[in-house]
Amino acid sequence: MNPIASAEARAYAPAYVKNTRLIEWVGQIAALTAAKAIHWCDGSDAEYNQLCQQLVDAGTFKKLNPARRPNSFLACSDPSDVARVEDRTFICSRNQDDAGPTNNWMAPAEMRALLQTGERALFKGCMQGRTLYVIPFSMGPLGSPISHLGVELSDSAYVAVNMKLMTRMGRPVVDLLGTDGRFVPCVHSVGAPLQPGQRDVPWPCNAEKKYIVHYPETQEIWSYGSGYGGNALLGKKCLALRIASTMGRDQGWLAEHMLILGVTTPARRKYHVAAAFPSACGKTNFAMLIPPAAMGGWTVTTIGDDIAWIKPGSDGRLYAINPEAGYFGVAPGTNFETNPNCMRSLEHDVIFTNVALTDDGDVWWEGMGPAPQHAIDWQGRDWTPAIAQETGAKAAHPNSRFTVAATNNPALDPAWDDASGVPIDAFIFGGRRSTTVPLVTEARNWMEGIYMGATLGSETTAAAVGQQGVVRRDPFAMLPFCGYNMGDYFQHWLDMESRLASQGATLPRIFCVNWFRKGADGQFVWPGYGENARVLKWMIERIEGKAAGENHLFGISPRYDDLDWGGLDFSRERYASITCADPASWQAELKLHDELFKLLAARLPASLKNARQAMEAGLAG
Ligand code: SAT
Ligand code: MN
Repeated sequence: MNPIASAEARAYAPAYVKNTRLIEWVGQIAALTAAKAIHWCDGSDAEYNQLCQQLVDAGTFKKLNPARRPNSFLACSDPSDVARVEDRTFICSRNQDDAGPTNNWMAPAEMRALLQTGERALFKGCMQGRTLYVIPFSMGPLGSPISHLGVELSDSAYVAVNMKLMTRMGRPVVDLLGTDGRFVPCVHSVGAPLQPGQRDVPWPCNAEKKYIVHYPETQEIWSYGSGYGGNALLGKKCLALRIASTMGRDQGWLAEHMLILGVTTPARRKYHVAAAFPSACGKTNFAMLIPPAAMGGWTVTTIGDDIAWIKPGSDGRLYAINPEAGYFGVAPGTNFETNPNCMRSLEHDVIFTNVALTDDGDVWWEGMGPAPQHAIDWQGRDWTPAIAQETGAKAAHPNSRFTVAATNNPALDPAWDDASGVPIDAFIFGGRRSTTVPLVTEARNWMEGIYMGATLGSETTAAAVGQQGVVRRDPFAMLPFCGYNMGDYFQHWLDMESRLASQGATLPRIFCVNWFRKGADGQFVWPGYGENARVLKWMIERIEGKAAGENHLFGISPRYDDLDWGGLDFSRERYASITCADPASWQAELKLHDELFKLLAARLPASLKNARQAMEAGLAG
């Protein structure tokens, strides 16, 4: 079949598509990429089922046993395409300083030549032999004034079905676009054109070349070479964080790598908390947690598990929405003890990626429960507990994921889809730190809280390609996701204080947590998961003016007796071991803060430097 000429594209558009700019752009991209056909996604269940069947026929999906996991599928990726590629991610602002020292940058014209216009531009002919899927989506509730619309053009049916679960996708978005509505154009290719007669592989991608590219000024996204997660589902990290963070900077709001949860006290007062933890540090678990029964009558409900868009309301409070409509969560470690709500969410209508296939046609991953006698691992090899012991082979990749609609979650908050969002009472920043950072501290003021967020450190995980387990600074858990200069981003957060205070509203409290301290035996000391509700309770009671704590170097922390220990055997000694702030390790920690501040020096707000000096003085005396 011949590639589609630009002018022919209109013929592919269903009659309900009225947006001329959209139709023309689809035609241009189809011509550039030499796609063999165009499929306009309407977002219907029938289309979803048909595309899933197509993926089964292509060998990308295995249909799971419908008696065990109805309407669910397993995809296993190419072993070279398993996580976000931060070193291949670019912010192509006009001015390099606007991208800042924490982002990869290339001049827009240079990048465009490489991707689109140059003689050997990567997107030229890259969809040869493939169908181009037009995927219209809304980040945020349909029609909400805080939502943003996007259209992803992708040559991956896997992307199309994932976008159906992760976003509000399909015809209603096209209807909202009308004749001249605005959308963020997102172009995605797996970068694996098919020559005539060439057989496709189950997971096409480009092992050599990957580019995840953002043009903040023109609000465009171009992604080449990967079919995995945040590299390919462009509404998520690319639009809802990197591009949206620049919109927020310009328009006075915040796009954050945060879960949003509702917490209801035994007295039935409801609070909302937004928490920033880096990828694969437990955001989904925290957003779905079930407080221990012994705590008596506390409940947690989920608004979002990964991204929050937060805007000042007319009352001066901050209101948050979850722009997504589904979860793309880490599978390993998830089980009925650690996250029962998540396990229930995964009972039907799930797409699993890179977990193991059991002999009865179900899925398994490390930490799910008793290991099967035999399974097929994520790379299609035989796996048994004996093989694992001998070779260390993992049945599931450490960054294996599930994709599921939010509506599967039994703990879904009734306001999760509310266009006006929920008022935020507290922010939490947390990293994965085996040493140094205490279980929980509360910032004494906004400035101290921003300092905590700005200097957040975390041990790297399998969510991104690269060395794992090394501590790096991950300010606000946004290091890989901030679409502009991190120094300007800190200032944007600092500016919120006067902006909100001028309206007479109480600012959200700010807390810093670390669930991951390890003992001398290398094991985690804190039980985590549902037990984190004890820390959450202390936070809410701080807001209510009921809980006490003590001052130390880094904010205010609960003493042992300030926490509710009902139903948990956790000794004072153990508690001391995860809350102590050892001066020597804090001296070393401050040096790491210095390194970050040095990197960001050109645009670092002076008040953060002053806060750093105050910490030093506190340590000295
Ligand atoms: O970016 S992904 O969506 O692949 C997952 C993450 O890193 O949070
Ligand atoms: Mn994330």
